[in-house]
Amino acid sequence: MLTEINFDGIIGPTHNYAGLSRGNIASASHAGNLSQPRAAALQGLEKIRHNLTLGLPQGFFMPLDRPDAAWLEALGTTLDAAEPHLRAQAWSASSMWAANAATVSPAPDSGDGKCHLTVANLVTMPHRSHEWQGTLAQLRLAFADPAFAVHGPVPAPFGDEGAANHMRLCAGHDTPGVEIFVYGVGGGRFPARQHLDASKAIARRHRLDPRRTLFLRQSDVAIQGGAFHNDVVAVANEHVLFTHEAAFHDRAAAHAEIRAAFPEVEIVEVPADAVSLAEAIKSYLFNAQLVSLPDGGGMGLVLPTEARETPAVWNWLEAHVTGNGPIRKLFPVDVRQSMANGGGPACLRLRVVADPARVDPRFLADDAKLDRITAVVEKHWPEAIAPGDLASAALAADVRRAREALLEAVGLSILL
Ligand code: SUG
Repeated sequence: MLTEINFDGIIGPTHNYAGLSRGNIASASHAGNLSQPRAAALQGLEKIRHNLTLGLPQGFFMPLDRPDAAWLEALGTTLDAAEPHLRAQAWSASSMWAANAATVSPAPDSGDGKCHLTVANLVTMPHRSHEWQGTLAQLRLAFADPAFAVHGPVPAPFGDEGAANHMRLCAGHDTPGVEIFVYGVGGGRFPARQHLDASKAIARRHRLDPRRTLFLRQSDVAIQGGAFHNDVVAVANEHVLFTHEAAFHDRAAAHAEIRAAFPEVEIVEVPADAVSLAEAIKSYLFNAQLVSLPDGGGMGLVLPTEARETPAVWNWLEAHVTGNGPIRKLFPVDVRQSMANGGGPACLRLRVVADPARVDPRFLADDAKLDRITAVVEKHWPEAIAPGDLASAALAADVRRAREALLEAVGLSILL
């Protein structure tokens, strides 16, 4: 019984605003602010509960061990002695954005009938380049069943940022689909993080059928406008592609390729004269979870509350819903703490099409487990972190203990 499971990254106790991501406007504009790790994690947990209530299966990943002393050691330094920029990179809680954990190709798409996962190397941003080891350890545990094939990262220098630059069109999640890899070409002020050679390598490793695999170039305008991942300007679910007019490099050719590969596609495009690229990026309209509601309820969009506060965006959405578009319901969720670092609802989750019985149950969510996680967060997560706090050895010890308490609460101390 294959179904789509959303695995959310639990927001870690080191969540802070260090302004580490060039080209991510939210991250840059909140640099130096006081963060609220406890509120951040509770917001993420509330989103998980919300989606469970909709009847959608949910899993989660644990925050990584941060600050990453081993990484600093490899750089010949320590938490105490590190230069501030390296220290901040070691403290990053960015593994919360599970859409960047891996690229996932469901079993029906692969030549060997397995669900393939390639952990993302995240080499473009130093603070994210040391995530893959901890993420891979979790993927190997969660997806140890032979129904899955878990791959190590694509080698550097071919940047790979995982599912955030990957979309899938299909008649149903359990039927063969068309996989769309979106890559960027560098050279502008802001980096292109997804390299075409990385996307092609993943498609080969996942044994995808070349006739059902597309490589589309992201528009430079989108990247330079702040869409550092494709999932900031487009999202797909089943036969629907929801996209901004400025998402692709050659819009007409991209749409034609998509239609040729998957004629049943319904492309819901938001024109720039209705919602400008800047409004789309600021509100994170497209960084939404486009989900199939159970029992033939059509599709729903789990989107950030910021979308409701942006008049052009909300007007467009309301007209779409009342006009009988494929998106029938809007579910604004408050993930403001994550949003301030450029991570919306879709960034916080990794979609895996699988039989839940084949997934290690320690990574699957239910109400009782979420209650336990919430209790740990309320007790152990710092209320606030200011940039200067990253030099505190006491805080480093506290956040390590906080994570350990979480791992114990869900039976994952094996990751310690
Ligand atoms: O890689 N922000 C993340 C946001 C990732 C969003 N993910 C998706 N679009 N799928 C990034 O830019 C900011 C961290 C800081 O500045 O402290 C950060 O890493």
